[in-house]
Amino acid sequence: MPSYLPNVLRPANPSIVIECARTHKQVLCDHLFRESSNGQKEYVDKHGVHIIVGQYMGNGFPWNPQPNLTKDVLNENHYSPMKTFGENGSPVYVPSKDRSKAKELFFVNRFNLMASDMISVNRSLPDPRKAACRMKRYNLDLLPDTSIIVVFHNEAWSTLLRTVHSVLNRSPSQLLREIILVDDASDRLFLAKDLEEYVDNLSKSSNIPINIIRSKKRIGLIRARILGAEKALGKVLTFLDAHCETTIGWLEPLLQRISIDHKIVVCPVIDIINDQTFAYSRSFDSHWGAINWELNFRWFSVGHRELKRMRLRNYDQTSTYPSPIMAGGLFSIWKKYFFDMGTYDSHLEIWGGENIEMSLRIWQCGGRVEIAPCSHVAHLFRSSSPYNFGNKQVGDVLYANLIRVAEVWLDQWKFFFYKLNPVAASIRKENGTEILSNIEQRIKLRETLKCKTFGWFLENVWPENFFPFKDRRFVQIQSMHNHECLQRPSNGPNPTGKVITTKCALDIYGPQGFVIPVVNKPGFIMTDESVCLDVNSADEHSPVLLIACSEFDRQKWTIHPKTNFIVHQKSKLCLTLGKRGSSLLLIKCRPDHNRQRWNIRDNQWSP
Ligand code: LR7
Ligand code: MN
Repeated sequence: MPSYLPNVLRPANPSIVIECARTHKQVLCDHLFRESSNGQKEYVDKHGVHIIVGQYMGNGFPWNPQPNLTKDVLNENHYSPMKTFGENGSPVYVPSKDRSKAKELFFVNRFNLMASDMISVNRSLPDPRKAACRMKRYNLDLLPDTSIIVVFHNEAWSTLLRTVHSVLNRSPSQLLREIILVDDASDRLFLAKDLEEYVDNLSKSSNIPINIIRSKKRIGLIRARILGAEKALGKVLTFLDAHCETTIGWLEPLLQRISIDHKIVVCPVIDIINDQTFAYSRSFDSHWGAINWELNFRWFSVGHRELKRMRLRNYDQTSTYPSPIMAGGLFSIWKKYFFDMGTYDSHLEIWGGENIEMSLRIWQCGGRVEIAPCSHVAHLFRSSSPYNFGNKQVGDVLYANLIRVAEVWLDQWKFFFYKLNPVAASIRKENGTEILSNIEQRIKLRETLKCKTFGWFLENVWPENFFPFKDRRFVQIQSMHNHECLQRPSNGPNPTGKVITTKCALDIYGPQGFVIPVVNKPGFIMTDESVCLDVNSADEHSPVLLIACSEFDRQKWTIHPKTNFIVHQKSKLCLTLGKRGSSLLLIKCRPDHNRQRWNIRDNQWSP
């Protein structure tokens, strides 16, 4: 089987190929994939660390109902570090006698609280930086100082304080103006007086001001961050989630970049803390953030354009690179710029979507979102959300937020969003008035800041996108043999593999939607989640699959309107509907072969 991967795309570990670039908040490896009982996707990374990726859709595990946690259990603080446990980012395994207790405690924060409590708040982590990053020297006198802002709601003691200690331990103190902890109405007892006393002492011993701001009412992470920003004294604001661990040298690259360009949001590379063992693992290089058709955040490999740019810079591995969308939780921004740009949409509730809102706003209104590859901060990834969302499900809150984002920033693509997401459309229909209250302010802001369109964003910031556009067709591909339509496999964030054909949906239906560029980059047949029609080999009878879009020639096709053939450009073979089942193959083109004839049906997504 020929391999199409150029060396530049080959990661150090050959078992991890670029197809691994299919990601949701984490890098996924197709061959390591398996579906777990909860419908989430999991993979085992090269360290053997299990990473679950998926969306928080629903608060609980229906097959394993959340135990009724008593107030006593919720209010216990069992932090008692064991010497060497978790040091250097190593995994911690709970002794078998404690497993059932650990299982119960897992539900308190949706991570292995018992393991976390056995690890020192001062634990060490490996230095994940490339040699070029380690060698880089910064003149601290020329860097602005920063306020570190950490918002939290009922965070565990050990994870919250490990965040704080890691900042104190691994940041040059002259750059730390202060640490601000914004308590979003937590009700855990240990987060009241105990935390205050602890933090006061820590502040004295470290000589860094550490302040707690309390919100009496639950305001959600977005308004909590605004609250923290308003109180901040540093020139730069640096936000972190409440369960992060910074690594050595994390802060300097962020502040260095921001000292040169004020109109910028700079993010660290986000490494992984495992939710079961608290093992640290480094995440993959050269990935940036973007979105799928449902406006869910995704990680994708940066693509050829950026790799070319990196080549032009002689592969300077220390320079920052753009990211269409940021993950949201970890970033630095000039304080004045944060306020000039309208902070956040303060009507976004609790959790979700603010990272997309902010990224589009920054890009469309003249700024940049970047990732600093020399800055690494580890974040504890969870597979479900621990929070109480009032009487709502997390999905409802998230969709309401995304609706606001779409209405302000997506222009005509908001119709695409609603078409592709009937749930969002119906939430919009039912609660639109409430959800969109005060939206005028944000639309006005967009005008005041003279922001560009979402089309501009797609064209200029993220041309690798797989959204429909003026120079692209948005189609269903119907077999003229069985009259069914191509449909991508429903693997959630990883819809790679065999393409199936099923009954054609009458209206636009995401899994049957394909985008075919006609002017720029013609030949690719792509769909949501950045996957493209592809073949593993150019030999006859080789199966046609959906694989991460790679921009390689092997993913190019020619559609012949007269013959209705879809011809694979490299092999000159025809896309053919298989005899058994409905899998797709490459077969020599034959006139009047009905299994090779395809009807390309254009879909109308804008009114
Ligand atoms: O009501 C709340 N009030 C809060 O203060 C709910 C949450 N929070 C706090 C919470 O304690 C935490 O410190 O807000 C922070 C973020 O909440 P998480 O940790 O539950 O969010 P997450 O890590 O699952 O989700 C990511 O997306 C969020 C969307 O709103 C935020 O942008 C998070 O900051 C963001 N996290 C990251 O970007 C870390 C890397 C993840 C990736 C990729
Ligand atoms: Mn988080």
